[in-house]
Amino acid sequence: MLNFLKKKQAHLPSSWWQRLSAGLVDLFSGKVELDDDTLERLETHLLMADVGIEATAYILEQLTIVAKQKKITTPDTLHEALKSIMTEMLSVRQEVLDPRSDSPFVILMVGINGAGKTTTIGKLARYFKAKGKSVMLAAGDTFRAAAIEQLATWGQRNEVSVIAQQHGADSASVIFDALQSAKAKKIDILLADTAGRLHTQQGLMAELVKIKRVLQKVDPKAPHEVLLVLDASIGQNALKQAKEFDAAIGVTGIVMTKLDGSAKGGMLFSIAKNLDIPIRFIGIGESIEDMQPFDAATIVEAIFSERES
Ligand SMILES: Nc1nc2c(ncn2[C@@H]2O[C@H](COP(=O)(O)OP(=O)(O)O)[C@@H](O)[C@H]2O)c(=O)[nH]1
Ligand SMILES: [Mg+2]
Repeated sequence: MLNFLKKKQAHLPSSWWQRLSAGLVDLFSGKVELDDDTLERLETHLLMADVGIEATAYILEQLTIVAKQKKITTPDTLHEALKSIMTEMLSVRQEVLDPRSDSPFVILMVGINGAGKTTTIGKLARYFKAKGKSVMLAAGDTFRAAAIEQLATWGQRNEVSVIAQQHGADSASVIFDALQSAKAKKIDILLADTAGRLHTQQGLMAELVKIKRVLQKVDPKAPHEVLLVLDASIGQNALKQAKEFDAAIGVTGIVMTKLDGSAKGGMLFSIAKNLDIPIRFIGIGESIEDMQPFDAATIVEAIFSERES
């Protein structure tokens, strides 16, 4: 059922869901009531998995409400209550990215260096091709010479065209050219890479605004999706990044990468609780197939699977 996470679990014994689930198993063993000690231990486990202060407080509060309704009388009901609270929290941010409105549908990838933007483009190209869409890539990261090559490799692997200019070229102009080309070729989806930047680098943030403005000369609705790629292992910093990127250019979706190796996957709950932005995909490895559309139930099942197996 949870093959994609279980497969990874085997290689990474300290992964966040395994630790969290081990903690939760311990929590439930032999317990039939929700006392302060249980709540406190639950709080510790959630905080350690980087669920964050607000999301953790919310989970404990909801659990206490359920307990007051006397619905928690066995370890199983405690477990079910927690599971449904956590699933519900994530579910509100589950919204499939369905690019069928405009063509070309432009997806602009943004985020800091090393978050997984370029890799995610490779995975997305495969994902959309499998859905029968035609895909084109734009090498908008002109800052690093290797970035253009890296994108070209993903293009070859997926057998899709890559529009690129030389290293150092204007990113907005590369993406603008790509959109015109995609339009002429009636491509369904244009995936535009950008250079990594910190939300504190105002000049580089302004460059994103420029990219957006230039794209809108071709299509006033472009980019149709601004995907912020967040590395789960950076923990609570991800929240700040998301808020700043959103303020600067308007983020319409989040991709949370590196959930395979991170001890901080609880960030998903933190993001879901604190931001009003859908989580579109999760990255669970470095290969082309290591990406899944975000599914709340699957994630929560994975966290609790230890107990059930
Ligand atoms: N384990 C793991 N590694 C990832 C994932 N996504 C990307 N990476 C790796 O993270 C590194 C940086 O990725 P890259 O796409 O170049 O990041 P970018 O700078 O944002 O474009 C590369 O080594 C990728 O293979 C993921 O979901 N899991
Ligand atoms: Mg890159």
